[in-house]
Amino acid sequence: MAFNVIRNMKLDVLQERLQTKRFGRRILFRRVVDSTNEWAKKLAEFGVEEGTVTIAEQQTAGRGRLGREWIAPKGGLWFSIVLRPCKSVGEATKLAFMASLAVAEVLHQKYRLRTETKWPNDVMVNGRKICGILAETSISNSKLSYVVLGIGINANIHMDKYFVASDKPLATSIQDELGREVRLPSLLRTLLERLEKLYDLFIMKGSDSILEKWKGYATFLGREVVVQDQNERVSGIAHDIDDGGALILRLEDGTLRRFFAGDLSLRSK
Ligand code: BT5
Repeated sequence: MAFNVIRNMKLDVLQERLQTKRFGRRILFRRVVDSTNEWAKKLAEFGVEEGTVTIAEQQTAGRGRLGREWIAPKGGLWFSIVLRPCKSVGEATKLAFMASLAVAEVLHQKYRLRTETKWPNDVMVNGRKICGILAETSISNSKLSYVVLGIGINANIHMDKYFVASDKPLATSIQDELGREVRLPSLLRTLLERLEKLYDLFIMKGSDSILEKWKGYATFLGREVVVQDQNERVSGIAHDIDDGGALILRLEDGTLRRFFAGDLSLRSK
């Protein structure tokens, strides 16, 4: 497979400064790729080591959940990381929470953005989506073989070029929020360091502590929300996230109902 080893985006400088043991020790860069997740999955099948990162300036077929389109022009931070946790498949699905927590923490601490996590996998600022996560697991002989964690952050992009005001969900970017561009290599470095720290915690202590921290950013908890799953739209109060990462909704009649997948939005008054 042909690829450029990192010459662009000053990734060589980034790697010199990077304070991680595994994450980002190998970074593969292309200007244009269909999807960094697809690329990382191919590499994972070839057996690349844990922590390998694929990154592109631009994706032509960036993907969200359920095959949805992810808009990924130049200016964003689009990357994927290969993980090989010795965990059950169920536990590994919670790595998406780890990724959105890392992004929420880093964008808050580095740029003072008021980040919020939104179930199941978004990071929001002022109610608008700034980051999406796509975690894909590969299973062989009923055992987890690898996870590719795809992270898309709208960084130096004016989102109104891509999302007109009536589009749902509305999107934002770091540039839209701060009124200036940010340095992508520096953002990537900070993120890889945070991701590795949280991943070590996840490996040693399990997902509970990750979920607890994630809930600290989950401002939708306790509020009236609507959940759209594949078949229905249900409204209620977002009661909690359970140990398995499912959303617990309190329905109007007081009963609790769990959702394992779906899209959540705040209920407009
Ligand atoms: C996600 O899916 O939010 C996961 C997005 C993951 C993208 C990364 S980029 C690196 C890696 N490589 C990939 O190919 N993917 C990953 P979901 O929750 O299904 O949200 C998708 C929906 O978000 C779309 O249907 C749009 O409504 C909206 N959307 C698309 N592009 C967006 C953007 N750039 N910013 C905000 N919202 C967007």
